[in-house]
Amino acid sequence: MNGEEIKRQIADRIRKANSILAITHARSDGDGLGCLAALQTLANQAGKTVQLLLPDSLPERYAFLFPADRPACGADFARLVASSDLIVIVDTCTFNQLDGLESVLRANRDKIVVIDHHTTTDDISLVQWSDPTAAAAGIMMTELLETLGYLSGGTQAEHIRISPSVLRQGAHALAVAITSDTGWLRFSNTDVRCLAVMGRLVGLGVQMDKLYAQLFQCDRPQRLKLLARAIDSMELHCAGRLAVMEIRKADFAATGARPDETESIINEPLRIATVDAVILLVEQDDSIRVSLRSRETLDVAAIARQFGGGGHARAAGVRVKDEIGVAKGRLIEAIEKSL
Ligand SMILES: [Mn+2]
Repeated sequence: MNGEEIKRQIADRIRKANSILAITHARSDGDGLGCLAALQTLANQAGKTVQLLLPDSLPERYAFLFPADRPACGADFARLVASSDLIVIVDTCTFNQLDGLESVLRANRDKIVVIDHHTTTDDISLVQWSDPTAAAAGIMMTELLETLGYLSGGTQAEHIRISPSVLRQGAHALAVAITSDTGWLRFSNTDVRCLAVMGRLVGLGVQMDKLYAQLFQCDRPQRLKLLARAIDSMELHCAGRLAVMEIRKADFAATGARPDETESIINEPLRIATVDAVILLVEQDDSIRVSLRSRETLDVAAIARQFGGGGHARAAGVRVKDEIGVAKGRLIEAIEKSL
């Protein structure tokens, strides 16, 4: 079956369902969460009950997507499944990203449909729409909701009327999904299909300035102070190709920033033309959390594995028990050998 046929099959299953349970992967991101929010908002207006579930917890920065009710987290999974006609899994197709849910999912295989754009796929259901050419699951979700008529104000045949404000809210959530996975339409996956979908969402009322502010201009001053200290700590090695930053417990104490506010600080040194790899060391009570990034050449997952960690070629991480200065020296040495 081709993608178009599977998409129609999923649309059909959604049409026939009265109660839907939508799930995205653990350590959820803007793509998965934006898809869940859009599906819930729009299918609700079409008269369906849509419950949402995350394997772990909701990142605070995406709480704005769920102004009424936050998704359930982990607990109560079996009960939610029992009360749903259909389970929609979004932005993953592997059991190991659905922490703790595998056995219940296996027992309810016939109820499941999957919408995903990753290359690794487990056999979760008979109805799996996987399209690695889609830049974001949000693109597939937009196309699915269009097939259902939910993004055109509803379908006459089903007597569905979706109000303009709900349409705008759904489109906004889908735009969060797509701009998250494309790095605000900057990454190489930003293709014609992606921009065409974004164009249609803007046509439905998405305001790019509001979206940008919500995603990237909602920091607390404490985080900016922490960023300043991290940048101040930056050292350059390997003829400017490697940037190393550290954040110590004293930096959190001095700025009042929270541990979760280190997110994306690691990307800042990539503003420098020569920098190809970045190490960020964050001191914690009993260990050092190390994050690694690279622009195009260095496989940082391989570096992380040398220290017992893992990740992707461009983004990886590891926890080490060394004192921060020792950890830094060992990592710089490992990267020097590879660069
Ligand atoms: Mn995604």
